[in-house]
Amino acid sequence: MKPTRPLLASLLATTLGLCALSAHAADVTFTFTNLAPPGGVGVAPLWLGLHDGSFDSFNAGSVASGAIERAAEDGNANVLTSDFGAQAVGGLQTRLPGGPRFPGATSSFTLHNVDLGGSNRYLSYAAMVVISNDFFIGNDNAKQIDLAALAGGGSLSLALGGAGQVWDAGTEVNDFHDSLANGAFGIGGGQSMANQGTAEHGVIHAVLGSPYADFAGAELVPVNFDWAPLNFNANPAFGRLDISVSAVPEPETYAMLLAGMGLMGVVLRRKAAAVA
Ligand SMILES: [Ca+2]
Ligand SMILES: [Ca+2]
Ligand SMILES: [Ca+2]
Repeated sequence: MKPTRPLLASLLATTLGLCALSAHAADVTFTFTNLAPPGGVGVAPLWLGLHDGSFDSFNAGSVASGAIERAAEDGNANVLTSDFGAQAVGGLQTRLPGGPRFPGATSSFTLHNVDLGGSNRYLSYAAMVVISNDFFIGNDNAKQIDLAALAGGGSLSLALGGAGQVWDAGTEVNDFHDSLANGAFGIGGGQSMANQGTAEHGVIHAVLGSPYADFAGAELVPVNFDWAPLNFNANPAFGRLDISVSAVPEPETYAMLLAGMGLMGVVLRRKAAAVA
């Protein structure tokens, strides 16, 4: 029987269609860029988790978990990482490499075999903001950032740390004597070891207004210190997270692709024989 062009087109379409349907593993590259002006805030290595919507790292108005306390006070996401590992079944997580990112700096990492169509569709992030005692950025709503639409590939940019979007963990009193990263800003004193400072016994709340107006230890700040770059509530968002997704065909997809190509080869050979 002589195959027709529509049959060949149909085979090709079926092969490509099967590839598209089964392409639910992806490589996801995260790139954080600190957009603050010179002299603006730094951001600790960003923690990122991809989960099914069940992992909620914090609630505004509630006492912070030990994981958020350590992340917000010391820039240390170790407890957050272990909590996520224990609670987020099928979840994937990473911390962007390197140290704190100051204005103009970037950091990037790729997670492989991510199922954005299923168990990894929701993104959670968290990182300490410095200079501070316990300021951090993160999403309260575990399902706020849904990446399912990127499962087949694509990209998305998120603005992080806009006005009113930095949290005070409510765990450490705001005091330059025990704050982190003072040296990077030319401010004296500061934390010399982890978990140093006075317990606040408060709840997680948004940092509003001039962020450093209520800090104790003002005597450690140089005279005529320029607060404008650090006033993140008066500046545009200080962070951008670029998410780039490329779908990876799975082994069975390759098998189907090869089977489809083999079938097309048979058809083409029969067609050639029929023409001869
Ligand atoms: Ca929450
Ligand atoms: Ca505080
Ligand atoms: Ca401290």
